[in-house]
Amino acid sequence: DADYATILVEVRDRTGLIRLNRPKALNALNTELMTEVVAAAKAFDADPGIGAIVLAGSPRAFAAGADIKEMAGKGFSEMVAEQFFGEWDSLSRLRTPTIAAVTGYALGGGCELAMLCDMIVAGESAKFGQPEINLGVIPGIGGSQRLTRAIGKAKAMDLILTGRSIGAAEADALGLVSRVVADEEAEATAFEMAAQIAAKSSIATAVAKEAVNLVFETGLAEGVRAERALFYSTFATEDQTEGMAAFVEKRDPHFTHR
Ligand code: CO8
Repeated sequence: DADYATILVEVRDRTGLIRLNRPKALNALNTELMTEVVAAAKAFDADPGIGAIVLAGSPRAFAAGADIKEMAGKGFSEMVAEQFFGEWDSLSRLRTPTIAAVTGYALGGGCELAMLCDMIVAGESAKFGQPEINLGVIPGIGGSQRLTRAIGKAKAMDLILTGRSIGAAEADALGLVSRVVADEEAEATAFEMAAQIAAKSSIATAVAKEAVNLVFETGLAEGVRAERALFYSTFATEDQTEGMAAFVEKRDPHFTHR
């Protein structure tokens, strides 16, 4: 895409693709790339023609972390003044479902970026880890929180304190990823999942992910109450009427995302 320097953006049917495109730096995440990914993701999120977003890297690396060369010379005041990398978190507020297709390295900020997505599809070469400890720092894009919620304290402490990385099979066993496939299939699988999701009512998919994400912010009773309210709210949509009518009439639903 001519508008962006560090990413490539593409639309396939109702799926938006954002590809991290600094392959020589193993897609290290710098401020420019963050700004572009966030802008592209927000644009897809605002586009009623887009029902799902795939975030991908290159065969060798989804992303090998925050750009160490950009960070190396910074001091505390500068980090605070810039709110360095704070914008990444806006990806957690997208309503459109997001899928990370990961082959190769997803380290540090790369692992955190994958975890900011709703789902991760891993190719067999995927390597996940939070090696920040080796640099004298810690995860800073939600890794200590999202990794712990994803795989539990015992395993998160192991990865974050030792800095070791894990392969796709271990990530699968730990529940960090939704599916593991051959490397060559990773993007295709993410696109298939995205196409399935994008064919649903986009109101229902947004509400569904909101409901799942409530788990990380509420207690059980409150979450169940909120889920019921969200469920009731879907009965205000034309897509609910259409979806249920289609079932009763034994035909495919035609969702209009209203
Ligand atoms: N930053 C900058 N450049 C990088 C990075 C990175 N994270 N990773 C790789 N590169 C560059 C290398 O410098 C090299 O560039 P050049 O050719 O100009 O020397 C090029 O990519 C290729 O890398 P390597 O030659 O090192 O390739 P190898 O196959 O030998 O090794 C590794 C691959 C193991 C992935 C290795 O590159 C590596 O260890 N990278 C760093 C991994 C890392 O430590 N990531 C964590 C970074 S810290 C972080 O993510 C913090 C996030 C929180 C910030 C939040 C702020 C609020």
